[in-house]
Amino acid sequence: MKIYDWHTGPYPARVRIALAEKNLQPLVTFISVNLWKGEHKTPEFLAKNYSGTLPVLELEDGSFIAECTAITEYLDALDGLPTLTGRTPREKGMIHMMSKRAELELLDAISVYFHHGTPGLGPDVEIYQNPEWGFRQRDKAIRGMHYFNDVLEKQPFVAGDVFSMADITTIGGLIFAERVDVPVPQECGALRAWYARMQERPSVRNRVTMSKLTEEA
Ligand code: GTS
Repeated sequence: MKIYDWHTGPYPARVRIALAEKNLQPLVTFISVNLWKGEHKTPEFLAKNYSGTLPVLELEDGSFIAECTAITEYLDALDGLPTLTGRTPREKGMIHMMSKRAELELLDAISVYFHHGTPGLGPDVEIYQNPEWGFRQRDKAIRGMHYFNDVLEKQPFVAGDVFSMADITTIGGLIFAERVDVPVPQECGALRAWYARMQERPSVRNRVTMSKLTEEA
């Protein structure tokens, strides 16, 4: 399998963490796509992923799977032991809901802030920017942090009692938030404590260096 990604990217981190949690790194070749040079917007890359985003998984049969959630579901199903996306119908439903919520209320909101409320990937790549929209999304993400803090005051993980894709998505959100200087508010003690616990997991700690870059796009 090949994964097109950018080694420090918050969305690619989601798939890197999932790979490490499933011990699948040896099956993967990483291909670096340089976001800062706009390599994800070239016609060649858009043919792989219409949305022009990373990461993208390429299977041995030449098909492509984009979207972190879809890639994680694929990887989690490979060994027939889905530990990240739920084993029972209830677990599956809760994990999917909370992961989607972590995208909507935190990660995607912070990403919009990065692209619209900051210089983002620079003038050559950011063709259209709307700063007001960016700042609104930053404020939405901060509200999202309070929501996830409330959740984590009542349970150890984002979707309940076990580590799951919903935790990984929330981690992606906080990685991106750190990157753009949007700190978790001091009063969100449960979220801060959970994030500190998550950083102790080898999959999270070693995500950037987990595998040698083997090819350039
Ligand atoms: N919904 C997509 C997913 O979940 O995979 C979003 C992917 C995404 O936005 N990826 C970022 C990207 O390609 C990568 S990174 O910002 O985390 O490094 N951004 C480039 C762009 O131009 O939007």
